[in-house]
Amino acid sequence: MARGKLIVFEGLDRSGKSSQSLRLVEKLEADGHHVLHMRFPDRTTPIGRLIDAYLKGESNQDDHVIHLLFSANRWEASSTIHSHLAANTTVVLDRYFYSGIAYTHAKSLLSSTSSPSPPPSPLTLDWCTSPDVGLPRPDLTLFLDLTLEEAARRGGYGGERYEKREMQERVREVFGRVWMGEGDAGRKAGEFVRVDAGKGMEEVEEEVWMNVRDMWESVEREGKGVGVF
Ligand code: Z5A
Ligand code: MG
Repeated sequence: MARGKLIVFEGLDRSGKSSQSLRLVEKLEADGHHVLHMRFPDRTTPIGRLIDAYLKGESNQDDHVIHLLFSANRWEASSTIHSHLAANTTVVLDRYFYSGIAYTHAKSLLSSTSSPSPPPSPLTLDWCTSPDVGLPRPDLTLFLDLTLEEAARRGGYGGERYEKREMQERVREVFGRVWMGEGDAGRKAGEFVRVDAGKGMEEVEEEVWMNVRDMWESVEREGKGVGVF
């Protein structure tokens, strides 16, 4: 029996993940598919509310603790994702574990340049990856790549904790390393496609759609099952 596909949108702030993931959902539905759209962090669960307060600067958390909370927020949804895929519903995610890995590891790069002594437990790429190992693995991850200049033109930086240029710079660098295959995250990444998110909305949508179609055909042709990360 056919199964749903797991499609993930990743990228920096303002790269268009929310816009493009919703456009894809509409397109797939218009094509007759059942689709579930989810976003991470899911700020509506008890764990999500802790994350929301942290991102808004209303509370503080140890870097390891907040990393594990982001991961737990995905594990909360893991069985829902699996059951939808098994029931032939495609799941489209607005951010997933690559954000978890990239943002936490980027933070450690920033703190190691600003403080003379190393942090007590360096948040290495592999440490950041391990809590998410075992989650449903995306059939396709679309990394919406945007220069920092273009992101800044789209406006709105400064509202939340990570919305600062130096942080976004590091995050982009870490995404690039994972995309090039570095660490456990890079080795397990599967189909990780870079999309130039600096183009117009419709052009990006078209590129997304072509990649989704290719992935779809290959999953069906090869009868691939749902993988785990
Ligand atoms: N985080 C983490 O640390 N660890 C984790 O495990 C996870 C996340 C999952 C909250 O993310 C923060 O959590 C985030 C990472 C961290 N921190 N930061 N920074 P979020 O998903 O809740 O919020 P968001 O993703 O930061 O940003 P966003 O503003 O929602 O961006 P977006 O969804 O990528 O973009 P958008 O809303 O679709 O578009 C932004 C604007 O650009 C909007 O005005 C659009 O109309 C415009 N836009 C979009 N595409 C285009 C094109 N192609 N041309 C022109 N204008 C465009
Ligand atoms: Mg968004």
